[in-house]
Amino acid sequence: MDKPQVGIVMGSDSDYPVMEETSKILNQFGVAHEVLVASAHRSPERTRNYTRKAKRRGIQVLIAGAGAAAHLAGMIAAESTLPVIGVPIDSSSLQGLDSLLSTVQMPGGIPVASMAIGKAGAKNAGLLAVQILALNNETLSAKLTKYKKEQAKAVERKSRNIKPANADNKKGRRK
Ligand code: RP5
Repeated sequence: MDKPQVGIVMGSDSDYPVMEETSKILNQFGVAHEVLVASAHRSPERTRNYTRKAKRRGIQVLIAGAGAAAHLAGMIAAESTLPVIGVPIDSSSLQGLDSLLSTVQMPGGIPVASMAIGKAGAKNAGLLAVQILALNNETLSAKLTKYKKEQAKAVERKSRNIKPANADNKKGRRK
């Protein structure tokens, strides 16, 4: 098996239904990755140890998904010079707004690329990681171009499938 290039860290196993979207995208692009649970609050030593070793193990991008007072991405960014992507998870009674603010509001000097809350954010985290890796990888770059073209075609297909309410009226316009 290829050495992982991306590390996906989650604050809890309960975050996996969301973070699975990241893993799915990385699989789609054939990017080797690993997934682990390490919490900024509940297991700070484990999180620190993993983060400090990540670069020399060949990891190039770190993705952190956490909910509630989501300090995971920020803590990882504090301990590594690798690019860190944060995914705020909607796991608390504040539905992710708490995680979003905790992830995005980093002080100057310690960047975290924060995605949107939830599954769309997790998917985009995978895509952003692919885009970073594609800077030095022609094959990945070509796959990204194809992905975007297919996405645009899918929008056209969806548009064609829309039946206007006045579908019997031949003058009803569809674009
Ligand atoms: C956060 O608390 C985790 O990232 C998770 O989103 C949330 C709840 O965790 P569990 O109580 O389900 O383990 O730290």
